[in-house]
Amino acid sequence: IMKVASYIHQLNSQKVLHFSLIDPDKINDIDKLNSIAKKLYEAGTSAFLIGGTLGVSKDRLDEILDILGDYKIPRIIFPSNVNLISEKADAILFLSLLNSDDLYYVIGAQVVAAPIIKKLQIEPIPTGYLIVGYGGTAGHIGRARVIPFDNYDLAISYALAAEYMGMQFLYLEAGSGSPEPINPEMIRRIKKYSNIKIIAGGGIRNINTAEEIAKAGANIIVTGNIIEDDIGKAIKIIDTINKIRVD
Ligand code: 1GP
Repeated sequence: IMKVASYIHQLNSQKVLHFSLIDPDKINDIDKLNSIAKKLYEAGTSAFLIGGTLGVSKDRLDEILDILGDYKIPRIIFPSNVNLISEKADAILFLSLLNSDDLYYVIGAQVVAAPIIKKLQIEPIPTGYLIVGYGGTAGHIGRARVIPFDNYDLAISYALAAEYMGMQFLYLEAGSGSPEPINPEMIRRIKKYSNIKIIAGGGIRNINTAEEIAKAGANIIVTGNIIEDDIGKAIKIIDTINKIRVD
């Protein structure tokens, strides 16, 4: 039974969701993580995403997963490679980097990961990963041919392809720390043609931007950096988007 995915879909029928991205490599103070996690949970974040492209070991991942186990929301791995799989997680975004030039990131790592995920009984959530605009470290390592922020036709085509391949979500990734977030118009256009659920992340650090992206039709908004830089603002973002209904 798909427990985490059905939790997400059910909750999402009521509101736009916020997921908190915790990058184990960026956490150097466990007490701070505890206080941040508590605040995010109380503010109404719907899940913890745990992952990062560089500098994350399995030990560190496990340590963070244990700490985040104190809260009643799912801990979902957001993997950059096959080393980030842990039985302590409730689910894993089973990502295919759709616009990578390297087959490894499209299907290779997935073949290596699948039997491990099966054995450890972690719930996989089928997700297309599309890197847009800035791309950041994930775009570089993943050898993505990034989609320009304003190339709506290309984005729509990928979204439809992901939907027709049976993926539940399309993660539109501007890249962690991107100077610009996803263009809300891109989300609006995708939503016009495709029924796939949209996760949007990368460079979302202010309330108005988050609100615009949510109103454009994003189902889930992910913030990473702002959580560590300004928790007060992250809480306001959660508050704002949780008031928006998905249509
Ligand atoms: C990165 O989409 C996420 O994978 C979040 O990006 O750290 O810029 O919020 P930020």
